[in-house]
Amino acid sequence: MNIKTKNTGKDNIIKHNKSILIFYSMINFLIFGPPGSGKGTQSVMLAEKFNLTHLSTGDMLRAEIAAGTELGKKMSKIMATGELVPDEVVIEMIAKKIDNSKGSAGFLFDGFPRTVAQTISLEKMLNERGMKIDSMLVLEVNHVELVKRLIARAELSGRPDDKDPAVINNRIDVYKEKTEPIIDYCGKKGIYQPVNGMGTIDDIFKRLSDYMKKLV
Ligand code: B4P
Repeated sequence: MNIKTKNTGKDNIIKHNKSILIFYSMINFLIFGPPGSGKGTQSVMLAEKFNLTHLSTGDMLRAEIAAGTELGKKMSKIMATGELVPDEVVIEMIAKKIDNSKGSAGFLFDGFPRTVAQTISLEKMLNERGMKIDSMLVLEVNHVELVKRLIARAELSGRPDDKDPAVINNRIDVYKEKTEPIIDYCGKKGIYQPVNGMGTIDDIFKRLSDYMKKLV
């Protein structure tokens, strides 16, 4: 959708209004939680169940790294330390994806936003398209379990940021310092929904699905 075409002719106005109408009927969720809380695991299953477009900034960044792009090379160094990549990098990635995603019931943002600045940018992007963040589902998992899950994943994925306990602890610290303040920000808007993230993958999927069913 190109919002700038609005005033350039009747056909474009109709096209623009149709796009806005499509976006208006969409419902948008954030899956939120510390590293290892199950965001990625649950998002894949939930996107399929509720016909949502799954947007994971972690997956997008790893795709850049796998493709050997200049951006990927720069970002891999940051990600290997457990720090966040610059806000503008992920905001640009998400903006491109939003307008290219058609035919779903809404968006499921996984691992994005991770700072209050990213949250404000996301709200702006959605507002410009007649949408909003409808719910923020926050997976709650204790520290011991988070480290256990990420160390276990390192065996299979070979992800450098999962291998080293010091990097895992830094990721959890970065989450507390830079990402957790979003809970307060969204809490004031009445869209914060904590969800118990302990237990089996199926149990947690049911808990999340039950909340989402009320909105979809
Ligand atoms: P992400 O890819 O988002 O990685 P993550 O926080 O580790 O979560 P993920 O979704 O992969 O793991 P999950 O909890 O599902 O980010 C990686 C890095 O990219 C960041 O550190 C940062 O550098 C960068 N980045 C990404 N987005 C960014 C942004 N917006 N801004 C700036 N930087 C950004 O699962 C973990 C493991 O637990 C899996 O092996 C899974 O199988 C297992 N598991 C899940 N649920 C379980 C359960 N119930 N029981 C047992 N195991 C379970």
